[in-house]
Amino acid sequence: MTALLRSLCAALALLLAATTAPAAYAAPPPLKASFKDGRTSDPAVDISRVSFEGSWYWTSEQYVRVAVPGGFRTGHRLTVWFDVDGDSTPDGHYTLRLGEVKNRKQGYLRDEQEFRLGGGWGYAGTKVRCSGDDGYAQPESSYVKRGQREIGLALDLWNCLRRSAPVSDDDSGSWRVSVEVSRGRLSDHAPGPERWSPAVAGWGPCDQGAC
Ligand SMILES: [Ca+2]
Repeated sequence: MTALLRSLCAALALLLAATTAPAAYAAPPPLKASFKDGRTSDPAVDISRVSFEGSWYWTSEQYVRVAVPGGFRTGHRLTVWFDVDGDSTPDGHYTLRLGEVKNRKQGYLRDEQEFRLGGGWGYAGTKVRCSGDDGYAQPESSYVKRGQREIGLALDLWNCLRRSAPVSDDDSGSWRVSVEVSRGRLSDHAPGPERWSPAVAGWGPCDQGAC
């Protein structure tokens, strides 16, 4: 390859990189965000608030908290869809199902949790294990108490989604969520059915708040 051809290829690659970057994420997203959801659903499933947060620089862990003032109980299903590439399609979703513990002692609920790749806005997709530093949804949702009003997830999102995490110093990643809480035929969505939250960064530049 001639030097001219090489430089032309390099220029073309730069141009492609510039034109394919998602325009929606041009400004750096905040490290954390939260939003309130309207109180229009049945109290049994009503979501009042969702907050989510990227991790500090040194780890890869993202956090989602979902508040349900009526409390989590047997039969509840919590689903969180994730988007990390800025298109309108979910890249995967996390599901937590709450059931009765056989001996009912201590007031805790049995939980079954899984992460699936793909599946669109449904509940299908390919079941995968998240094998990051801390796995997923640990430790909080492993100990869901009957009536608990908030559930927090911690997961290595890029690992769960089988994607390479952004590597450069100024590329903090970007992700957003769509949350559903259901119980039987009742359900509530935040911010709405098949709607996305604002985007937040996957990583922050500071270490435990010290920049
Ligand atoms: Ca997507």
